[in-house]
This record gives sequence, C-alpha cells and structure tokens, in this order.
Amino acid sequence: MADKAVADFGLIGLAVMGQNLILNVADHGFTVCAYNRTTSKVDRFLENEAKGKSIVGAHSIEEFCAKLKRPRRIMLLVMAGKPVDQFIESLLPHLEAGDIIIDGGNSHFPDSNRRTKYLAEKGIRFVGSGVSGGEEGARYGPSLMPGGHEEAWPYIKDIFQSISAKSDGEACCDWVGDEGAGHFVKMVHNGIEYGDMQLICEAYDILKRGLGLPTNEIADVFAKWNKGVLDSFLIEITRDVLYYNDNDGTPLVDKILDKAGQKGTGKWTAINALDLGMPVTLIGEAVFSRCLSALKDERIRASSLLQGPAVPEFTGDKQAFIDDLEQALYASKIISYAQGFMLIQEAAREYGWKLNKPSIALMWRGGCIIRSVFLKDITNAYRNNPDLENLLFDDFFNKAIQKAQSGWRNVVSKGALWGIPTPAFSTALSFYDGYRTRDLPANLLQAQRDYFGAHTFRIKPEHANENYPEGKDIHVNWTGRGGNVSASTYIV
Ligand code: 2AM
Repeated sequence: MADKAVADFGLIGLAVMGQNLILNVADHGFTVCAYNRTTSKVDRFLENEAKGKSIVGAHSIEEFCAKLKRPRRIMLLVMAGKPVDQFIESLLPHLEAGDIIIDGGNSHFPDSNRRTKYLAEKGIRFVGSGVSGGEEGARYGPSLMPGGHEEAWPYIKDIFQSISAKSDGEACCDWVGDEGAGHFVKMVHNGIEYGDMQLICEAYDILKRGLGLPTNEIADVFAKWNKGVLDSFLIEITRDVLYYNDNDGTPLVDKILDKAGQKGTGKWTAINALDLGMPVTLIGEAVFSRCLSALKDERIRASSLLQGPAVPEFTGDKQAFIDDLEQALYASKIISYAQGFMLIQEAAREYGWKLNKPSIALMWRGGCIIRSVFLKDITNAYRNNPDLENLLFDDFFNKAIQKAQSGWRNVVSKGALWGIPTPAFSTALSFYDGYRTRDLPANLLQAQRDYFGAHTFRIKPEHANENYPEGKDIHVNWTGRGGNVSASTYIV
C-alpha cells in the first residue's frame, strides 16, 4: 500500500545538503522519506544517489505525511525565511498532535522562537536546529545544534546523535535549549567563524607584508601551527589554500580579488551583541573588516592619497616573531570564544533559556567549520565548572593568556608601527586590558553625561558621604566649578 507508514524520518528539501543528510540518516539504519517542491528531484534522487538504500519518496505533502511513522519526525532543509513558514502551513493539515517539525536551515533565531510557540499551540513540537559542516559534514557527520520544544528531544536524539560528528567517541550533538536556542548557538558559531577567519587573515598579512615571507613559506608556518595549540579545520584549509598553485606555478590566492563577501550571520551576531549590550568586539571587527575590504575602489584611491609608515626590512629573529604571532592568534582566539560565551550566557538570561554550556563547546568540537582541538579545552572548562562566570576565569585559559601575552603585545605593537592593520588582534587585546581593569575612565564619561545632559552618576562606595550617598543617582551643577558642592548637588 502506497500510503503505509514506513519511514522513521522525513526530509523536505533535496538540495545537496538535504540529499546528503538523508543518505547519512539511511546509513545509520533508519528509513527515510524524501520530498521536494520540485518533485522531479525526488525521482532523480531515488533513481541515483538513493538507489539500494532504505529511502522512499513522496510526490505530495499528503503522501509524505502518510509514509511517516508516528510521531512524525520531519526535517525541513529549505531556504530560510518564507519557504519554512509555507511548508509548515502545508504540513499542518496532515499532522497529528505530538508530531515533530525540525527546521535545519539557517533560520534567524527569532523566527524559531516564534515557530516554537506557534506550533506548540497546535500540539506540534518544533525544533530549530543548527546544522554545520557543509555538504561533506551533512553526508558523514555534521555538528548538530537542536533547540526548541524539549519534549521532541527523546524522539529525535537517537537519529541526531547517530548521524552527527563524533569527538573522542562523543556525539557533537546535544539538546541546546528552549525555543530558538539552537539557531542562536549556530548564529554565534558563525560569528566566531568570522572572527577565526579574520585572525588567520591578519596573521597571513603580517607574515606576508611584515616579514616579507613568500606564500609557500607562509603555508609552511600554518602547517606547523596546525600541529600545535591552533590545530583546527580553518588553519588546515588555510595551509592548503596557500600551497595551491595555479597552472602557471604561482599561488592562486595571490590572484584573488580582496573583496570579502558575507551572507549575514556574522552581522546577526554583532547586532545581537549590541542589542544585549555585550562587548563581542572581535566578531564586530571581523564583520567590519569584511565591509572595509569591500570598499576596494575607494581603498585604491586612498592608497595613493593617505600616508603611512613604510614597512621596514625585518631584522630581528624571524622564528621568535612567528612564535609571538602564534601566541597572538591563540590569545585572540581565546578572547573571541570568551566573548561568544558571554553573549550566549546573556541571551540565556535575557530570553529565559536553560542552556547546556559544556555541550555547546562539544557540539563545536567536531563536524563544523570552527572545529578544533582548542574546543576540547573549552568543553573541559565548562565540564569542570558549568557555572563558570567567564572562560578567562578558567585556570587553563587564564594561564594560556598569561603565557601568550608578551608575544601578543609585540605583534599588535609591530602592526601599529608598520602600518599593517590588525583589527581583530588589537580589539582582542583592548578587550583583555579593559576587562581586567578595575577602574576604567568611565568615571569621566559619567561626569560628561551628567554635565551636558543631567544623566546623573553614582559615587564610588569608598567616597560616599552625606553629600554623595552610595547607590543614589546624583546630579551636580558642574558649572559651579565645585565651589559649594552641597548646594549645587541633588540626589535624584
Ligand atoms: P526546489 O528544488 O523546488 O527549488 C534549497 O534551495 C531547497 O529549498 C530546495 O529544495 C528548494 O526547492 C527549496 N526552496 C527554495 N525556495 C523555496 C520556496 N519558495 N518554496 C519551497 N521550497 C523552496
């Protein structure tokens, strides 16, 4: 019978990611039903890639739903935005209470918040899941970050954890948290990816213009770094890109137009950081650096108009400087992840989500673009103390930053002296110095605000007295020049 419920899992959206995910699920012993808006793709898929596997197809939403065992587990891998809502609406008439809809696309987390609530009212459990790792990851083990209606988790856990990447035998997939938490964490992942890439590009620029190394020697440096603390997917692909020569025997990378593109997830992270008042400065700089690079025509004009220092011939110990650069990259990366987790922590507070921090680091440990050895240390930090206030307070990272510090400062100062921009290295260092500063100049800022706008200020506890009581909003008539303080002061 054509409409018999045979499939354990249904997937809508047969682009490469969707097809690969279906093949991955089928390889793990589940029967999958495939559907696509353009149904000719279903037939093509069944006749080719899916042939001989436990995969069936459907040519209508009704047939698709009929072929799924209850509770239905349906994953959407379609373009983010309207198509997701349209599919949800077309599925609803064919679903029953308790069925599960998973959106595995690159949806913005507020949409997943909305969909979780909307579908819960209809008795349908919604899951918004981050999926990272590209086509290869989808086929052989992605990083999966599901969040939403928690009741869905026991029904999808088995499938999700069996198809996901593994790190030291552990699945790079766990329940993230409520509503859009899965897509939120995926968004921060992408922001961190922007940051990691920018840091690598700055290191490349310093090696190229600061030390004057040819591209193949820069590749050698990345190859070496990939065996140490920076061991990661992004360092590995950087090495490969730098070793890649064009047909004429010269590095292809040198011929690529230096205008960065972006699809917006880094920007979402930066906007969210501003909304929540969290200083996620490195991702912000990474986004702005892409924007600056895109102004190529203007930069060409500026390059002949605006003066700066000429990069001097490097005379010191090259290897020692390269080691400093490795430490600068490592320390800045620690700052970036600390900032990312600050944002995640604040989002959990602001949106009322219960979040599982050790598993967030574990989910990023394998399968995804930011996968690295380093994430194992972050997983350990949060496993040792799930309530860790800041990643930098963890003993391992505190010591690592301490060790990296002199090299990091050397690189940032050389960049400034040589006129080679290091926005991500520099902002990381400024953040570090700001974060560890007990008394920042914001005292003056508060005075300025009170001067021109009567915005008030508070007094430091150690200076409190009857004129300046602790914990009260105080305004001073600053033009009185401090003559009769008590007469010109009022407490709000
Ligand atoms: P298609 O093959 O019919 O174009 C990635 O683009 C996936 O999203 C594809 O499966 C594609 O279906 C689907 N998709 C894109 N836009 C869509 C829309 N407006 N409605 C339904 N599916 C859409």
